[in-house]
Amino acid sequence: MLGLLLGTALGDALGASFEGSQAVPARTLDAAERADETLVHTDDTALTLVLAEHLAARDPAGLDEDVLADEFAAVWQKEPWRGYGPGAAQVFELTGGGMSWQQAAVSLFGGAGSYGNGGAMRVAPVAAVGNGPHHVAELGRRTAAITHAHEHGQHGAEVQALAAYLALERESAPRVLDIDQFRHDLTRVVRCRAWHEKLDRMSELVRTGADPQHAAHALGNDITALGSVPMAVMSFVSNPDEPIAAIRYAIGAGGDTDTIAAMAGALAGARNGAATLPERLVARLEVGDHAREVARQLATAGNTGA
Ligand code: F2R
Ligand code: MG
Ligand code: MG
Ligand code: MG
Repeated sequence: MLGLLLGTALGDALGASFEGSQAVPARTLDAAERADETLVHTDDTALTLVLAEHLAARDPAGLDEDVLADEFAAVWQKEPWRGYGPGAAQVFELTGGGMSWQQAAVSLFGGAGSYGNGGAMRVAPVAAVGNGPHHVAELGRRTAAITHAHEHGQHGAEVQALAAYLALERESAPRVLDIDQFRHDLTRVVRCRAWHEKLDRMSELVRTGADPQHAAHALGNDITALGSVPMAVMSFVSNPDEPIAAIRYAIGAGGDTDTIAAMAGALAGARNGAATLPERLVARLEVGDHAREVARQLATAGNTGA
């Protein structure tokens, strides 16, 4: 679990300064890694840690959406400058003013609800407490629904939650990731044609060894769930055993770099563990001690190993 949390934070904080940019050359990333500055995280990590703490404070797999909605709103209120999506910020503002999260989420975008990637970017900790793929997907969907009423915002969280679960589950399995099996396990649970098509395309791109720009062109690398979660999974399955390579792949094409790298980092960190993350980069994380404390709380609660 510590690997999942620190992988999230590292991807987010390394990717943050490139969010919204065009392709990021390897030498630019090398320089960012060599620097000494503190690695400052954004909304992706802030909300992931809120969710992890929420789960740690309850019985395994206990989830209280009303409480979680207030906890999300509280962390946004404390540090609104951490680059939140406008829709999410509006939900937090409305719930802070007394509106239910159900009403607030459905009020966004003319009543369509958000299909942004904010539900997916924060969802990975549910992988540690769900008992089985369907349960993990359900927990993922419920945590996303607090801010993302649109089906694609929720499917994104289902896919990322499940991918994290499969990555964690495979920690003690044979060290070769079977990409077709991984895609099959994701599509078996998430029943939506648009997502199946994207994940099928992803498998094909992995087979051909596509570079980040080619992959992003085919899969998307924007702030929507459908336009970013497949690219994050692609970054992971193309580099399953080396978290920093998965993170670099995710950032390489530009776009929503903090979020795609946070999700890829969560998956690769979950599979490989915290010890496989570059020590020097982890030491620069602003949120390192807090992430370690939350991982400890989850382990103490009996939900997961460290
Ligand atoms: N907000 C950002 N980045 C912007 C710049 C940040 C900059 N670095 C700074 O510090 O100022 N990043 C964060 O937002 C993304 C997660 O967004 P979330 O939580 O899903 O928010 P939202 O607003 O609900 O959705 C994102 C956008 O998607 C479009 N959209 C969603 N649903 C829509 C719909 N039904 N119709 C039309 N458009 C829809 C909108 O443009 C939303 O604003 C992450 O990248 C996180 O890092
Ligand atoms: Mg962010
Ligand atoms: Mg309330
Ligand atoms: Mg982002």
